[in-house]
Amino acid sequence: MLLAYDQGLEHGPSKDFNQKSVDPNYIIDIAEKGKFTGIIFQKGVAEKFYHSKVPLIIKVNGKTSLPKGEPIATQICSVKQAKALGAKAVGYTIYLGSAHENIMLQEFGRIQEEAHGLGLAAIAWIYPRGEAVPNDAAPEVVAYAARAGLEAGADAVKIKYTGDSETFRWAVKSAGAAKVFMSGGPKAPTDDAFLTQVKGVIDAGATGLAVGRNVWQHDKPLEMAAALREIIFRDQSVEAALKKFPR
Ligand code: FBP
Repeated sequence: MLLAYDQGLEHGPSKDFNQKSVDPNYIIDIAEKGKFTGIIFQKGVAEKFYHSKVPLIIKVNGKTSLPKGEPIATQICSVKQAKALGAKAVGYTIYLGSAHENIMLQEFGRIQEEAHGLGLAAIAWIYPRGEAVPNDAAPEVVAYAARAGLEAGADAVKIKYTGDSETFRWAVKSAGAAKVFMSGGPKAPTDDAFLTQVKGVIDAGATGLAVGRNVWQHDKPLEMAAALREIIFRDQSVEAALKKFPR
């Protein structure tokens, strides 16, 4: 149950943050009180704010949303620096299908070897994207993403939900020994809708999720965290998880 907070770089503060969530301390507080098992930062936020027992994952590549065209994100933090900051794992986004995927696959390959050499896990955010990818949530595309992560050496892959448990099960199977995390996505219209996705992912055999906006954009982030714990760690139903929200 990982709390993602690299959207300041990826999307910009005006798109995703409000007066509270713009402050990394607010997110660290949610991670601690919400019993998250990991928190994901870029190195700048980690250097200046991380002071926590929640295990740290450093995204070692990233990009802004300003450039147009085929997506590419290259390395902006060394694996050595991630380790020095206390990271237990590094994260790297590969835009599979982009005209630049070769650069990212090559860079991830090197980073994965360095990470393993230093005793860190390597997590690949695998987001099929670009002109060659008309539908990034199509089951065969998501399964391809999962498999590409395994083949590239990822210990875990972070992929988009296909929309149903049956097709996601194939993606999980395709990932083999790589653990599968669902990527949260923009805030869902209702708690029920989001928790139903999470339940579908867990039922399909995935390990968990790496979520940002659906937690820290929520007006009750700790209740959402409690609901997620019900499904991820206690295998409870969506109905049971929804009881974590006071009426
Ligand atoms: P969310 O749960 O907020 O979607 O966060 C997951 C994440 O992978 C972040 O780590 C990353 O910043 C963001 O989504 C990227 O979103 P996208 O590339 O889809 O705009």
